[in-house]
Amino acid sequence: MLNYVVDRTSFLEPFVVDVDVDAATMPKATNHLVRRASAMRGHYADAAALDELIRNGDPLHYEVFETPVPEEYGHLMYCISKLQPGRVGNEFFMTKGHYHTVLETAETYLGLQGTGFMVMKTPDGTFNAQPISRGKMVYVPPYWAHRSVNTGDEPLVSWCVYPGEAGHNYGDIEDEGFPKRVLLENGQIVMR
Ligand code: S6P
Ligand code: ZN
Repeated sequence: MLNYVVDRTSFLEPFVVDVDVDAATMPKATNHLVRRASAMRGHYADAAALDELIRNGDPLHYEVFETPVPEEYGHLMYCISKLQPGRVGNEFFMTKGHYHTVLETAETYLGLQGTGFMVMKTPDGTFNAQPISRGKMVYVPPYWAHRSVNTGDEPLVSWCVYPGEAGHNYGDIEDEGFPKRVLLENGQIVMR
């Protein structure tokens, strides 16, 4: 018989969670994070265009639905992330982006609806961007800061899974910035 000792990681009973994939919600989510345009100050190149958006109703930018588990080694956090379409000036709507506090932790993002990119950066400045849409899963390896960008005209919805102990570090990537922005120029999606 396998012996186990519950010490580093909390013991939970198995459970099931309802996920409304079409509506992009977890109906019984206990955490519902909402970020409006006003939460995005400092993130877009065109600060005046963002101010204008905030004055004109401060629209919803993105939501995250979670039913959290212990934020501990061994557990897996999971969520639905729903990013609205739109632009600030010529820059597509995006999430703030973050490193994981425990830098050596990965994350998967399975695209459920919409189209866009996962934009990523390592602490030494290496840049990468991968397309995301329904049926594409982006693997964000350990060490990479990550941000979703919606380049379509419907919400970009993804299902994310990451280690319980990962945590969010917003400060460092906010100071560094991502090396490239995702822009609409002459009807084309460009990164620069
Ligand atoms: C968590 C995971 C997502 C993001 C969400 C919002 O590790 O990457 O749940 O939190 O997409 O983005 P952000 O950058 O505002 O946390
Ligand atoms: Zn993350």
